[in-house]
Amino acid sequence: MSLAMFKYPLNIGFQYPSMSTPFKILLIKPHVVIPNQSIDVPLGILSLSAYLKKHFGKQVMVDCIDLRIHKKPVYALQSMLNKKKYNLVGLSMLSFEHHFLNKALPMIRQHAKAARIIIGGPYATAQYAHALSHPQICCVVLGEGEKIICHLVEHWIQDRDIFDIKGIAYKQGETIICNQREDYIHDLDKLPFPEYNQMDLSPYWRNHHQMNVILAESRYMPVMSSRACPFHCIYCHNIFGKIFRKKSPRRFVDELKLLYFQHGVREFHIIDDAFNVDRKRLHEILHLIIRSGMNVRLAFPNALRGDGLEKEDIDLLKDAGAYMLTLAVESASERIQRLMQKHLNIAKVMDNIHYASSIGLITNGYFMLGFPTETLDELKQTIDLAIHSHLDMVSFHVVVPFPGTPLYQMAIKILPSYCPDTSGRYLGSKSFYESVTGINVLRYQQQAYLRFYHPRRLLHLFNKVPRKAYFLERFFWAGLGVIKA
Ligand code: B12
Ligand code: SF4
Repeated sequence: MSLAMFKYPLNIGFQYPSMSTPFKILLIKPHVVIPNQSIDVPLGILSLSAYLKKHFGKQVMVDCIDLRIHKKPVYALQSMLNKKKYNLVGLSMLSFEHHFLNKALPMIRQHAKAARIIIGGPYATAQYAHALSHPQICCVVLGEGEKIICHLVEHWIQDRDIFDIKGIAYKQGETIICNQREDYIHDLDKLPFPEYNQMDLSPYWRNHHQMNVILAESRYMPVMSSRACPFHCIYCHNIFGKIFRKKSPRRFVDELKLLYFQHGVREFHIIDDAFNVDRKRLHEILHLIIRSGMNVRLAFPNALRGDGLEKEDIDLLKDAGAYMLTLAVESASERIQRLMQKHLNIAKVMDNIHYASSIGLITNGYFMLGFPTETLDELKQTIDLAIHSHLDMVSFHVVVPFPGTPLYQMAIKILPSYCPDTSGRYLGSKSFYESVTGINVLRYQQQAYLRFYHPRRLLHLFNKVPRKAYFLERFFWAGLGVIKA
């Protein structure tokens, strides 16, 4: 069948810009209502914007809007759409944000009649068929977006069909077509710096909820030095593939310097998936930071691999400005470690936690409760491990098998009617585990928090934390959430 037969809705019915006017693109980070939601600078859309401008120069005009920082998000989006006649509107979505589409898409269509609407990000990648059930969507972009959005724009500027573009999914009548994935960008030094100038950064610094929970400095920024992770945890999404790709240490530290000297950023949250997987590179980065003339604080809210650290690494992290280490332990049970394919050396992690804590670093542990087949004993073992550890802080997450992950496949085999809770709530959400076992894992989660944060530990933590007023405020709201759950 000829591709030309499939023209609508991918390539007709829209106005094309003439070569003399730029192709106008609006990238949106959506807003959904979630109590105590963390709001950090949206690196995804800022990376796309920088890449588009590097690739097309004046041929494109790119605006970014983060609706989470607007008091009246609907109004903010409407006025943005009314200001310019966008040719392309791109939404960046996590799975828990998908509810946003129901109300936003009709509105975007109404106010940007000539625009194509596309979606990218983890939701689009994991649930492209679900995303395509919205008739306003032209196509969905899977995984790393920079090359793909450029191909789309190029095709549209040249008035060509997009069917053969790798890394997209689209609908032909009732049939969903998902093209082969695009190759990843291998040399990350070729990526331009994310377009930090695109946005006013001050609302993020005034906002009181960010991924790291505590802060040493108010002017902080999430940064990424690498993409992809070589591990295979079954609950993880595959946005950036499995081959670890990295910026050179110098390129990464240059990015930090730009943020430090031009934007006044004083704290970096390194959110790589596998920052310490290459120890030689880790050392190079930390030495460069130490020699850079910057006086920065470092934290790792996306966690470090706890058994991949040696004591000298922890010392060097501290020398470079780290004040808090987050380590993802997840489960105390060897069997569950195998099941989730994390294969963590738990004794080594606990030893590192002890050491980091003893040299004054704040240690934070992530744990997961309620894997398929997990017994109550295994669940309690995890809680006890956290409670008897030298950790200063913890998060106990109830397992949510998300579509697009091997864990989800496992979950629907056990419970074919399973439908994930995408409310985005960390506490009190509907649990897969309870549906299967009848065990109220949320109660165990709640009790685990109450047992962990006993007065002596809290006092010890309070003595360690910087910016104590900020800590008290965050802790108050988090504590209230636990009690009310
Ligand atoms: C920072 C972060 C957060 C922050 C902020 C998220 C945000 N700003 O959107 C916070 C703390 C809020 C968060 C929360 C959660 N997160 Co989170 N988080 C991340 C993390 C570590 C970094 C995100 C980031 O900035 N990446 C860097 C940029 C460059 O990548 P990107 O945004 O994905 O964008 C690229 C592509 O996706 C694509 N793209 C993105 N948008 C668009 C738009 C268009 C138009 C196009 C064409 C392409 C495109 O192109 C971009 C450039 O290549 C990722 C892990 C990761 N490696 O990305 C997890 C990740 C996004 N989180 C994840 C999860 C599971 C969660 C939680 C559900 C966890 C939980 N405990 O419940 C919660 C959500 C609930 C809640 N209440 O908030 C999953 C995604 C699951 C999903 N299907 O949505 C990820 C992928 C982790 C993982 N490995 O599984 N998270
Ligand atoms: S270590 Fe983190 S990023 Fe890597 S596979 Fe496991 S969950 Fe995913």
